[in-house]
Amino acid sequence: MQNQEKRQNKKWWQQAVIYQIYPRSFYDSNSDGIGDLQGIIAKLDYLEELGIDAIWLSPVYRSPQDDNGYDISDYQDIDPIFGNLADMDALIEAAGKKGIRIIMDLVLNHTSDEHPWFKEARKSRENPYHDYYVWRDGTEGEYPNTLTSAFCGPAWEWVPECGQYYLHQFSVKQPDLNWDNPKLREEIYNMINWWIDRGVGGFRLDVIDLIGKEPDAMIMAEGKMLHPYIKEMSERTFHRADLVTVGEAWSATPERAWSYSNPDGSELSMVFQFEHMTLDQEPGKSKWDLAPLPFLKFKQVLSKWQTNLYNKGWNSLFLENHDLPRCVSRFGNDGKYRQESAKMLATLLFGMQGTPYIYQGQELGMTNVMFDIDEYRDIELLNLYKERKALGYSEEEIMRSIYAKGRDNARTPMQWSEAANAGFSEGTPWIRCNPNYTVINAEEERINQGSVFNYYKKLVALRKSEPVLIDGCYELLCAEDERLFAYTRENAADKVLVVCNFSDADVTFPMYDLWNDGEVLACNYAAPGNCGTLRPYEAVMIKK
Ligand code: TEU
Ligand code: CA
Repeated sequence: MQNQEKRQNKKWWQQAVIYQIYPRSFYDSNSDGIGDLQGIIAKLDYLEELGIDAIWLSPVYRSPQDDNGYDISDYQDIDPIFGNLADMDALIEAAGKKGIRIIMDLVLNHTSDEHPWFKEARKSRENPYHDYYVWRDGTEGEYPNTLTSAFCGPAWEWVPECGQYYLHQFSVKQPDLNWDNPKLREEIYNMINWWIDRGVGGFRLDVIDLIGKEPDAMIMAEGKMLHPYIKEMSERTFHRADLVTVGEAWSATPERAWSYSNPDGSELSMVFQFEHMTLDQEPGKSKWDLAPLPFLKFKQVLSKWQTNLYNKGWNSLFLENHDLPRCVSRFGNDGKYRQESAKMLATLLFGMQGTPYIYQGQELGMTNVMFDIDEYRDIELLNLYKERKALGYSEEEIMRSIYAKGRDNARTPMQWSEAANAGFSEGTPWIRCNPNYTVINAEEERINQGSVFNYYKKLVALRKSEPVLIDGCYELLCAEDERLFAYTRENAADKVLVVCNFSDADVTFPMYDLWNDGEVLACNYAAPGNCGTLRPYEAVMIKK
């Protein structure tokens, strides 16, 4: 089958690069210190230059902002801090004119406690909205079971008017929805179809693996009704248009992903799995309990997902998002080799099979921050600080965890220029900028040919020009090498080598002489080095 024909059999999102925007930190158009929809419209030229095909928008719906919008009080209105529905329509239209689709972030596991449904539900057990949520009888002070919240503390909250507890797997202001209630599901499907009719290009589904919860069995992820509900939702909504749908599934395994991303389209396009994001922590503990990255396991996990989903599902490819630390700080070297390692990580990601995601600022090589505790804003991090202080952890140990894994690492304002507040706002930003914006910013990187930004631009273009990056079969090389991550992608027409040095030392790549006559598609140094020795954090992509 010809390449062109093969490409035609692919879905648009299998050849796309998707860019995630965290709106409150992207660009502030009205100087209130918070990014907004008009700000995104103002920056569409930048995104068009990068070459991306779709924007995943973190939630902009009406919300009390307890969890920065992942606590929704009206799914069909825009929170005034971001603008209004007319701005949303304007963004969909303006992006569409540039061939960029808008993907909405659907938070369907829970709402805000200020949603009208919950305001009604908590009034009484007899209220028609009561069973939109998950309630358990009990007496105050005796929790139904030992389920805990991801944001610390018990997952149950007492409501005297009902003499019951409600379940909240996240903040107390994020009551879990009861998907076993068909009326609730009907309301959700009507809302999704309302957004499809508004012209969105797809959906990211927040913690979708939790909607089949079985609280009495203490099962939150992968409950027995999960896939039936996803199939029903897909049939009733997503099937209506040529959409991309990506589910956030912390519990996903490749075998489960065969169902989530079944090529028959019965569920979703793909999932965000996080197995590669839970390795640099003490086994069986939380992300805050730091441990060095087990590099061989990192290679083995990413390779497992590549091989197990090949022709049986579809991978998402990411190293950052709004919940994760900056990848150059976590997996690279954000000091002496910041540019080289940021580009190396990009090469690793863009050579793989799946849909690559770029999180805002990742294309600049933005880094983690080290703030005073009162400069942080994230509920998860602040609750962790309180909980561990109460448990007697030292300030130094708690802050080390926050510096490494706090979600605000990814939520400092996008760095547009060396101007005040990184050119993000002429007001006071809702969270402090990373002080390194004077050096790391889009304005400087767009004109510097050797910048991380211009390297990402090249990689995005390669995803369009090299079919083997879309459909090539993956094979890991040098599996036991502690510093090199090397693999090939091969289809009937081409074979590509990707080799990345994850260390600050020169490393020999023994198989290089098989490749040194190939076409260099990408190299993160000014010119490829001599045969077989990769310089610190050097990455090369070669085709033959
Ligand atoms: O995240 C789900 C989630 O489990 C992560 O937030 C996890 O708790 C941790 O932060 C990862 O290190 C989704 C959204 O992406 C997140 O922003 C929301 O806070 C959360 O769901 C609740 O909606
Ligand atoms: Ca604003």
